[in-house]
Amino acid sequence: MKYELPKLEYGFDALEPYIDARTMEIHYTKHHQGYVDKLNAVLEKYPELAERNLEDLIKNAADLPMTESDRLALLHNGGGHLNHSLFWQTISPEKKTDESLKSEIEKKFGSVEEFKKQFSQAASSHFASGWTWLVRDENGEPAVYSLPNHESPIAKNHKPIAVLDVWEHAYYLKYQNRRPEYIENWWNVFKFF
Ligand code: MN3
Repeated sequence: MKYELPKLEYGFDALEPYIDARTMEIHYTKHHQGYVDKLNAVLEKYPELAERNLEDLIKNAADLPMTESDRLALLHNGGGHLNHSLFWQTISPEKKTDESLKSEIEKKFGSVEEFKKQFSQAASSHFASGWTWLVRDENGEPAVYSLPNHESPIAKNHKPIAVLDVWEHAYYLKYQNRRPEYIENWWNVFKFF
């Protein structure tokens, strides 16, 4: 089975002015498409893996019968595909408030404001390319942290809930080096509350 770009539920300009249309278009049609294409290219070499889902392949990458460079290509491009797919679902032009997630967050972090503060801090202080995550940890509780490159929390059995892309390609056209401003504006399109 070939992987494909997931359908976007909104137009490229729907998140203006917080995320600009040009960035959305390039991010989705060039960056994300590039990860999908390279993921398909590496998996084509291993038809015996065709039946296994991508989460399973990423979790067990260390044990797969692949060359080291193909293993890295699988992790990078497979992670890139999964992470972007969740990123598009984390943001929306309309709030779709999740009251039960909100109350879990308030219980764990004290308040929504404190959660946002810790998440923004993790995102702005992450060095170089990566992603900042809201996950359920091994105890099922909400947790926040950043991971480098396209690493995924599923590799440590954490369940992703929401994610922010802090690679420069996600914000550079509009915000240049002002990552904290991108992050602050991003909360306006964060879907869950
Ligand atoms: Mn990206």
